[in-house]
Amino acid sequence: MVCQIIVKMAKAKCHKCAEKCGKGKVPHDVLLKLDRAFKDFQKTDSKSLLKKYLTQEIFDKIKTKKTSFGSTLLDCVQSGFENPDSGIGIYAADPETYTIFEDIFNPIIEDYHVGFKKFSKHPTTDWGSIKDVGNVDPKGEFVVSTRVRCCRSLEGFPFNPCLTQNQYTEIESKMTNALSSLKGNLKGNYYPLTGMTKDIQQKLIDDHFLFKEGDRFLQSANACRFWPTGRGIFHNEDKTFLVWINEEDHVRIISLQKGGDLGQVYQRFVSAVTEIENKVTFMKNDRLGYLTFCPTNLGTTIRASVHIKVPKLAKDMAKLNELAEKYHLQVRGTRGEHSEAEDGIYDISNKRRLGLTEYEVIKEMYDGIVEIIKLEKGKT
Ligand code: ADP
Ligand code: ILO
Repeated sequence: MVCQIIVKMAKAKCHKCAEKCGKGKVPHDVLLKLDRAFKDFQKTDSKSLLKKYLTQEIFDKIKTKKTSFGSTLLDCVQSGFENPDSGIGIYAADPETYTIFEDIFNPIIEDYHVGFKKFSKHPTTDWGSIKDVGNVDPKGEFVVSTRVRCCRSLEGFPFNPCLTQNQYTEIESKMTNALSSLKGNLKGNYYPLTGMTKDIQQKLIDDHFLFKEGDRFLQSANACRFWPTGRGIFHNEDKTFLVWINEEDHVRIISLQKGGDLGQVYQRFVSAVTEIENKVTFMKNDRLGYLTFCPTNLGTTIRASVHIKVPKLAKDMAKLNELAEKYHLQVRGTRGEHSEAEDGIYDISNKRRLGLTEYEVIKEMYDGIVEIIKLEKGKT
């Protein structure tokens, strides 16, 4: 809601109100901070997409813009500025930032999601022929486990940096309410972070079921406020179906199991997402598909990964990364992004999620992993 009285009388006088109404200017101190931080950032040798695309010209064009939530360019880029080792360096402080700051988001989106242009449109949901998805490693020689996840944002709520403490608990209760009616192999319980012992929390993290705490990229993006309020995990008894609440995104829906049976994991995933979408409405955009906090997760928002041992290929990491890129895959460490491999286990997943259907994402990952296994087998 735009507060017209305050906008009229206080545009310059009261930054706070003007900010909320989205009509005022970017406060002078924010502009100063942006200018200073941008100058420092330009001096770094950051390899992030933010560094690649935030030219002086684009910066000057967008630095004075603001969304109706009051988000400024600084809210989107401060994580990338503070962490020059970021791969991307930008978050959508609220859903409007994708359009208000399109001059910086679009080239980053196009680069990450390989050719998704300013005028491209994300296709409609297509889960495809689920029964045709197979096992990437039928003999169980290389793949330790397989996981498929997607991200969702609840309609009517902004993203992390703009959420109030009450909104965090509102999202949590809307989701736990919806999840409590799931049946069969999706039936489970919700475990809030508030009140969870540190031992249990750490065990869930170590076993790859729960999100980590204290991610510095998210912290600099103002995405961890009021922690652990509203945060938690829902899972079924076998922990093959999990839902994260209010970490990086409002919701992450996950299907996970030991071995390489991508078909089974995908089947469970599709039925879970379908059931949940019958109960809650998620934010979707005509052009960008499902809207998420990080531009890497737009579109289908799907990351399908294997934990895999490929010791021969991993002797030359540069080559493995090159190979992965060829098949539109991404290599991560055992504990996810920004982590190292433990016991020779790598996390390899599809990289792009926008501009192709759900089925195409899964197929891209399947074909790539099968190829990587073939190359590992053939290596002496
Ligand atoms: P995401 O963005 O997919 O949630 P992260 O890279 O932060 O990604 O990973 C989250 C957690 O999921 C980590 O603990 C990671 O080890 C785990 N994980 C990812 N893929 C697999 C997999 N195939 N098998 C087991 N755990 C996995
Ligand atoms: N901001 C971090 C992470 C980017 C993509 N990963 C996630 C979890 N959204 C970076 O730029 O490296």
